[in-house]
Amino acid sequence: MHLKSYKTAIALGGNIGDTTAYFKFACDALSSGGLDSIVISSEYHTKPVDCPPGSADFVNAALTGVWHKSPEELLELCQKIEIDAGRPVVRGVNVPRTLDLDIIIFDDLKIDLPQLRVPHPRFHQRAFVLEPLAEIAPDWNVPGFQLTVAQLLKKL
Ligand code: PH2
Ligand code: MG
Ligand code: MG
Repeated sequence: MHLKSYKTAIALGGNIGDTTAYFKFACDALSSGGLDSIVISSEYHTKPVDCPPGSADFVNAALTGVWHKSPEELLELCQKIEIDAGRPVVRGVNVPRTLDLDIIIFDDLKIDLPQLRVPHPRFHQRAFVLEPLAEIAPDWNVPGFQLTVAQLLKKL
């Protein structure tokens, strides 16, 4: 049987606890959950953007991989991993977190569901997403923008 393959990019972020360890946990869990060929960027130390006053600085990174199921199934896996990393399901907007996993790009698809919008609606304005992603996937085309990741970063 032919296995569908979707190139995907996921942003990682956290500002509570041992973020390096949570990122390693996330990579292992994504791999066990079926994400193949994972490549992860280095870590970037960033200032909180649109977060409650007093929020700690973040560590951010990005990874790319190849997924073989639906975007919803990838979202479900990401959410399970966040919860397994100690992130509460019910929470305030942009409050401090151990681990945030956001699907940024899912192949050439534009997805507009209540629970999932891809490409991520604000990522093109956010250096904390674009910088790590440009390190590992500068030439990826971003659906809906007619621009690559590197070109979007340059425009910031
Ligand atoms: N994530 C947010 C809001 N603000 N700021 C930084 N520096 N890094 C993040 O990952 C981040 C943020 C929403 O998820
Ligand atoms: Mg986020
Ligand atoms: Mg998120």
